Amino acid sequence: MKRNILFIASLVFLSSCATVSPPEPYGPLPSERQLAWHQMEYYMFVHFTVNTFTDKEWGYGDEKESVFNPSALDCRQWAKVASEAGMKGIIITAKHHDGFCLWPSGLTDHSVKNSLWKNGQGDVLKELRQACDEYGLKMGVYLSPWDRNSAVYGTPEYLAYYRGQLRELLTGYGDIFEVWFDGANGGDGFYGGARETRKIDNRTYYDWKNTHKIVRELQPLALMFSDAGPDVRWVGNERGLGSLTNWCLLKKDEMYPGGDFARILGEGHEDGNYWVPAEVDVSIRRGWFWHRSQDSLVRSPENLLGLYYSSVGRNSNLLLNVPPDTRGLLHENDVTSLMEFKTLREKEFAIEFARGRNVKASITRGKRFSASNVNDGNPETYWAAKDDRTTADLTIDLDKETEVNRILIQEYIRLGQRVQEFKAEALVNGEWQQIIDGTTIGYKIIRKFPVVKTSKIKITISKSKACPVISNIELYRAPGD
Ligand code: FUL
Repeated sequence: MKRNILFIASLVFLSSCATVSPPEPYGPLPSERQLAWHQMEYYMFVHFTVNTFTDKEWGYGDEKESVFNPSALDCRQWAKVASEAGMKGIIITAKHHDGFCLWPSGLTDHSVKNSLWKNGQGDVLKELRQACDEYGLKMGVYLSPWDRNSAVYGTPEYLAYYRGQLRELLTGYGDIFEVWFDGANGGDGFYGGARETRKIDNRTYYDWKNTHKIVRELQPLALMFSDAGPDVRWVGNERGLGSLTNWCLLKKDEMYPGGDFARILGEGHEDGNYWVPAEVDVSIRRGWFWHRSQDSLVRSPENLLGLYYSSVGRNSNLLLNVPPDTRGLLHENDVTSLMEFKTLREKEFAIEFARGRNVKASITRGKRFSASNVNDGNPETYWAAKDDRTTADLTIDLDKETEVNRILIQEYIRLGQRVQEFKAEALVNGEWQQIIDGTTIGYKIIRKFPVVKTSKIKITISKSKACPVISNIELYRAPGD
């Protein structure tokens, strides 16, 4: 008898374990380095080179090295500002299209070593590394494939030069979190004095596969950015606009840098076969480089907050460019705007109303995946529906009538991006009133809606590739309507 009871008890135990197994991952998944990247959300782009001193956006490649002469360069100021602004890293133009290197490359004379700055003894990358370490920031590098200075640009020889420079950057400056390969390719330039137009075939010339191998070999944790990834994709515009429908998935084998893919880059591919999330790169000024004439045209804090919603709020990371001036410092106007934007952001998300409130799900997978995981403040716990269910709703009981106008939702992306269609409603005077609807969620979305006074918020997932898996829901009352 006793044995039977034990047998039955263990059967019950085993079957309850079986019902609470986590959902199988669905579709392409983020790598560990991509997961770490998603969590960075907001970091600084620094465009700085000879252009800063010549008032240009694209240097021709014939600029004298002596032109580069910042009077008070201080990477610690950049890092301090970035860190105080809430940014998690800095990506610098180690080399832009003009070919001038901010580090003393052993492969060219066209670098800081022949400038007047610090009598040719300086190294901007080294100073930035130290500053990033001091302020706990990650560091990334932009190495322009197009080089308007190099005499061998356009020939196979250039590849060895380009890869040699990449090796210098990836071996001499500590951990690099992102390598930025932009998509501007070929055209007119100095080219060692030839002063001509050189065109390359951007599908084949750079042999990207083998260049990517160098990055993987030397810095396995670094992400590679370009129009088509392989790790992070361009969002398809430089206006700061992430797409409302935004799959982290991409058929990257069908793409190449510099191609005409704007819409696809924004939305990704719903049926994509690789995880390649979008990064929104945008400048705080009209240009990427500093121009005195733009000192009065710095984006306002309100404008930056708008960018935050259209990037981080749309399942993308925000790479905000803040260009140093001829002193080698971030300009006061830019710094003021960044700090006020930080304050606005803090006010926007000052009080959260969902945490710890009662949540009910229309379907539960089991205790381990209960609805209360979406508002426990732990990004590693999540609610999941049963395997065969692709629609479900979650209702958060706010306990009392509460004004809200922002909602933040996150999928547990370790198990893939799943949700295809959802809406949120508020209970107002006993009736459900729709506040937002949408398509994808992914790592994170933050959406605005007009203030509602409500006691309950219901999120309905009406279409999903597989059972929905939600890790976080937050509700806010931001200032204003
Ligand atoms: C582009 C470049 O042509 C621009 O100058 C800028 O660096 C932008 C971020 O990438 O490809």
